[in-house]
Amino acid sequence: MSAGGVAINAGTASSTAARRLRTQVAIVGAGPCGLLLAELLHRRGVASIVLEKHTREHVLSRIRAGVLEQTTVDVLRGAGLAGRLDREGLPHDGMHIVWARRESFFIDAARHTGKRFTTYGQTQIQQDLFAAADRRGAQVITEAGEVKLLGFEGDRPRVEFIQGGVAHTLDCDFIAGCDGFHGVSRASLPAGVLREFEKIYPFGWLGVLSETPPLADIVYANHPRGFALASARNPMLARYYIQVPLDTRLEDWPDDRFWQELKARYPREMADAIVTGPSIEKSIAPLRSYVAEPMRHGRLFLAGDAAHVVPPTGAKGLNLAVSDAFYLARALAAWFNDGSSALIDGYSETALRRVWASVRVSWYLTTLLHRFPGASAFDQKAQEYELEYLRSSPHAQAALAEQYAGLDFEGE
Ligand code: FAS
Ligand code: PHB
Repeated sequence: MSAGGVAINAGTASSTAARRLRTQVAIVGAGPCGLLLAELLHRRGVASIVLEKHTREHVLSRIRAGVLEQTTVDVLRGAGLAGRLDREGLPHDGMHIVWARRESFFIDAARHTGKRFTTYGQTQIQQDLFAAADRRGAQVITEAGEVKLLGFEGDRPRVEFIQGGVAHTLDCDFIAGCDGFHGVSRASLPAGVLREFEKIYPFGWLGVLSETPPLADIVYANHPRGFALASARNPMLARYYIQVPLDTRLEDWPDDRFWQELKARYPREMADAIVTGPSIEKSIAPLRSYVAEPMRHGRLFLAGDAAHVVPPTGAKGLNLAVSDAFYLARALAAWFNDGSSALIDGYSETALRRVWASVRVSWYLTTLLHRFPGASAFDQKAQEYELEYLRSSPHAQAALAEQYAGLDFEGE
């Protein structure tokens, strides 16, 4: 994609002379957080340039999240980005939990909260966001290498990068670090600035995408063989996961073995309803909980996975990227349009309240639904009682539903 206004594409630089660019907000990362932030800022009259280290094709090749909170759908709708989502997304009233080969129970989020969540792939959201950027000639510079964040402790921040063999400097008023867990933004903060909180889980998720009809609902399974999850992308695209040891190798999991193991973790009638087929994507994701505080330092803001990562059990990662983009766009627009710094001064604390709520519920569901290597008999009994309590208590189910369906934004 050419950057609107400045034709910068890999290998098409017309000269080797260093280039100087200027915008209001430099956004590092063209994942869902960065691209959505650019769209939300644009709708509030704030200019940005997005710098992405990979090609668009690489970004779109990643298969990740699939469950959107009502608040996420509302943000996308409000920004005019939900046309295809409204056509193709699958709304759900709630999700099922099965355990110990017992009957499943249903957490009815719609009944408890009045909110529904929607299954719609992160890949599709990325496609929709790139299309919106194309429509308005947005400046999204891909294959931006050696990105360096500078001057953000003063009032003249800038981002240096190499693109097409040419050195560029992007002058800006603010930098939004939306470059994910392994990005450069969080790493650019001076030592001693961040307080970091982390928990690594002793297992991963082996995920499969198959062009088969999914189960009608999302079903989480706690089984003595391990956790399993059945989800969807559309009426002919199913997404499944099974808990695997950390040292699992993808080459040891041909499709037949995956389907056999997945079915073994569900009650018979549910297993028989799972339609198998060739995997069109298969990957292993590690599970961790991580939060970096604060999410702002000078004129650098962190948003999305650059600031926090959650185990996917709570389906919160993508939704947190959206809520950070929503809060940050609102805060930066107030600074540029009204000269008010109250919201940017409060961004980190506001965003972190929603982050920690999602981090906690993701940790809770991960602890509740997975089999932990080395768990004591006591740990196992406590887990089973927690499941029994959740199954039998409408209050416990309402509390989980409130978190799973997504908390309201503050100040809305
Ligand atoms: P992203 O990581 O999506 O995007 C960051 C972007 O910044 C990337 O495009 C990257 O190329 C770019 N970048 C990195 N370094 C850069 C640099 N130095 N310069 C310029 N650009 C740079 N969440 C769920 O809810 N459910 C799931 O099932 C689920 N599965 C996941 C599986 C995997 C393997 C991973 C890694 C995550 C998964 N997640 C899931 C979480 C995921 O959806 C994230 O929460 C979401 O992608 C966060 O979006 P961003 O913050 O935009 O970060
Ligand atoms: C998904 O559809 O990819 C999905 C659903 C629920 C989760 C995690 C991932 O908790």
